[in-house]
Amino acid sequence: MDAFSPALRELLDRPGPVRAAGAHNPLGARLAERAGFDAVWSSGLEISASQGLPDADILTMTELLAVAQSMAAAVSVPVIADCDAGYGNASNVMHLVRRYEAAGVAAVCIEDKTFPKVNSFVPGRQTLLPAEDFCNKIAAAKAAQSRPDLVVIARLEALVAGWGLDEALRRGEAYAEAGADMVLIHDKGKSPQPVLEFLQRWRRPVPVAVVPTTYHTVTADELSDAGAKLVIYANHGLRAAITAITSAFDTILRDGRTTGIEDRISPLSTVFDLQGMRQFIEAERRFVAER
Ligand code: SPV
Ligand code: MG
Repeated sequence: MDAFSPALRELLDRPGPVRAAGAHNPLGARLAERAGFDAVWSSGLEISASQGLPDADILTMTELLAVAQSMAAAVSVPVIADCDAGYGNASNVMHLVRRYEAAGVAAVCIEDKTFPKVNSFVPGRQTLLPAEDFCNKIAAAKAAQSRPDLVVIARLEALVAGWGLDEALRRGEAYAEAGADMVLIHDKGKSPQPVLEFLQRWRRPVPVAVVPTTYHTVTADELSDAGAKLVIYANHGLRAAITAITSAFDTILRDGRTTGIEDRISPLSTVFDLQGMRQFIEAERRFVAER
């Protein structure tokens, strides 16, 4: 994130929803920014998938950090880092907060599952950490932070793990008490109802983030009207890319040429634009003598 971009905290103070799109590299982050998203979600699922690996704490913190850092350097909008279950215990959380802060991310999100975690949409092994232990992780994150604007997000997996709304609210309040700047209520059902009910019953001044992946019919404005502040479209760029690439590759092999896809793939000029080719050429003219 550069020095002139609106900090995430500033966005959170504005009326209406803050909308973030998931990405797994600087190109995806730039596409999110250009489309008009307010923030980029450095998605553990996307980054793992982009490496052909399951989203299950297989990649290490340093690998995920490197991606988040490269995205923060490539866009002006804030980057919100999905830090899974904090890569270990409260000491690991303190370490990650220092490293992600130094990498220029605007927020870190830590979920209350046991380490190693498994993606929330995978059945089984959705085990919650005892609430007191997770409170300690949040308190540790806040104690480790040195940049006052860093946003620490406590992600609630009670609905995902089948513990119900009362437990989600009880934990949310405990995490807010422990110092969380925001809570994220996650769910994997088709209906937005449990999340809407959480929002309705949430009494704290701490803002709430939501991830409408499976309950996709609800709009950002509806979620915002219900009390959500941050709406994260966590993996839609990746999924759109998989579909588009698969279709293009199939067509090339079927037709024996690329004519059939030319009008639905980006021209090279767009690729050059996204990778900063113009700035590169300008710099070459100034600083690299032709021989
Ligand atoms: C991610 O994008 O990695 C997330 C969101 O954590 S989800 O996959 O919906 O759990
Ligand atoms: Mg994740």
